[in-house]
Amino acid sequence: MPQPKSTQVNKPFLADFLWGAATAAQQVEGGLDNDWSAWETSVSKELASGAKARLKGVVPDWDAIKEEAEDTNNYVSRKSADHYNRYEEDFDLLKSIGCNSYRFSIEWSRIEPKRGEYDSKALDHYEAMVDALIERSIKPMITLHHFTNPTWLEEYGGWHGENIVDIFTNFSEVVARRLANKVDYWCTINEPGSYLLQRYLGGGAWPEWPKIEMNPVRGYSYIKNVVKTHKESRRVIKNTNPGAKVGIAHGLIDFQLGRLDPVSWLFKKQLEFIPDKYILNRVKHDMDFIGVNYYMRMLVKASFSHPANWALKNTGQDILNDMGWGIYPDGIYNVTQKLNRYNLPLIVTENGIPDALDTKRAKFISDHIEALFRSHKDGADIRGYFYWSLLDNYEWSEGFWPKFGLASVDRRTMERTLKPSAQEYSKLIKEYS
Ligand code: IFM
Repeated sequence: MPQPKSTQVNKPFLADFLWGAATAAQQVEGGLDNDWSAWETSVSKELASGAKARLKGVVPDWDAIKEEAEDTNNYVSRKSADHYNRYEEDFDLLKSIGCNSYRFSIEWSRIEPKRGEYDSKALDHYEAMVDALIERSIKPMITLHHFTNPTWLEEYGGWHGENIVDIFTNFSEVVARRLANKVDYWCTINEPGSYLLQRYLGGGAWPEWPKIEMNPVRGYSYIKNVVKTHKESRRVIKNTNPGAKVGIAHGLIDFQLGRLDPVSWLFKKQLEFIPDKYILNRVKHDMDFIGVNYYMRMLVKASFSHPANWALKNTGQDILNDMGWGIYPDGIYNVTQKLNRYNLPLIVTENGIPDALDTKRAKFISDHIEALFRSHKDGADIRGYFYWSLLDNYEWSEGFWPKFGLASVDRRTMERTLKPSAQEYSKLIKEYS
C-alpha cells in the first residue's frame, strides 16, 4: 500500500480548483415518480421493524437513532428536502460557505416520463437551476445517472438489456442539447460498482435495493453497458460542448489486508481488480477526469463466514461515523495515489460523514483535505473536492436517519440551518485556495 510521504500543507491547490458540495435528485428533490419511489413504500415496514437487528451493535449509538430508524416514515423519500422548490435558498447556502461549484443529478424520470417523450418543463427547471448557479458564480457539475431509473425502463430490459445504450444516449443528448453550452463538468454515471453490487450481486452498502438478484451474468452485461453508455453519452455532450469535462463518479474503497493469509490476499486482489479491470481500464481513453467517491477503508479478513462478511468497515479501534464506518483520512491519499497510473485529472466527487451531532465533521473534512493535499504534493493531479452532502437527506434504504449534511433540514418546516462544520469547511476553502 502506498504510504503518505510529504506533509507540507497550507500551499494552494491549483487556482481553478473546484470547491463544492454534492447531492442527488432522489435524495433531496422530493416528489419523484421513478423505480425507487415506486419501490420504497413496499420495504419501509420491513426496514423499520428490522432496524434493531440490522443496526444495534453496528452503529456506535443505537439509542440515538432508534426513534427514527424504527419509524416507517424514515424509509420513504416523499418530499425529501424539497430541493426541487428550494434550490435558490440552497444555492445561497453554498455561496455563503464559499463553494465555487455544485454537483447535482438530473432526474431522468422527470425528463423522460414516458419512453421517447421528453418533458420541456422539466428541462426548463434544470436550466433554471443551472442559471441560478451561474448567477452566483457557482459552476454546475451534472450527474446524468445517480442510481434511479424511470419505471418504464424495466420493460426495455433495464440496465442489463440491449436497448439501454441507445435509450440512455438519447436522454443524454436531450439534456446536453439544452444544457451543455452552459455546463462544463459532467458525470455520466454515479458509482457503477455500487449499483453492480447492490442490484446484481445481492449485497453492498445499503440493506435493500429494488429488484436485487444474485446474477453475475446480468451484472456483467450491466458493466459492459455502463462502459458503452458512458462513451456514447460523453460523445453527445462533447458534440454540444467540445471543451466539456466528462467522467464517471467512481466509488473507491481503500482495501487493506486485515490478515496475512493467501485467501484474504486473493479476495482483496479480486475486490480491487473488478472496478479497475472492468470499468476504469475500459473507459480510460474516454474520460476527461476520474470522479473519486471516497468514504472508507475496508479490512479484508477471510473466515469461515459468508464472503460478504470478509471486508470489514472498521478495525475495531477506529473512531466511527454514525453508520459504524471507521474514519480513515489516509485512505483518500492511498486511493488517489493508486489512480495516478491512469494519468488523468482526479476530482473528489464525494467525501462525507453521517454525524448527527456535528462533532466529528469539521475534523473529518479537515483531515481528508489535508490527506488529499499531500497526495497532490506527491503527484496526484487533483482538481476538485465536493463534500457529500450539502443537505441532510434520504440515504437510500437507510432513509433519513443518517445525517451527512453541511446544513440540517427540519423535515416539517423544511427550514435549513448551516452546521458549525460548514464554517470550518469555509475556512479550509480559504486556507487552501
Ligand atoms: O448517499 C450516497 C450517495 O448517493 C452515493 N455515494 C455514497 C453516499 C453515502 O452513502
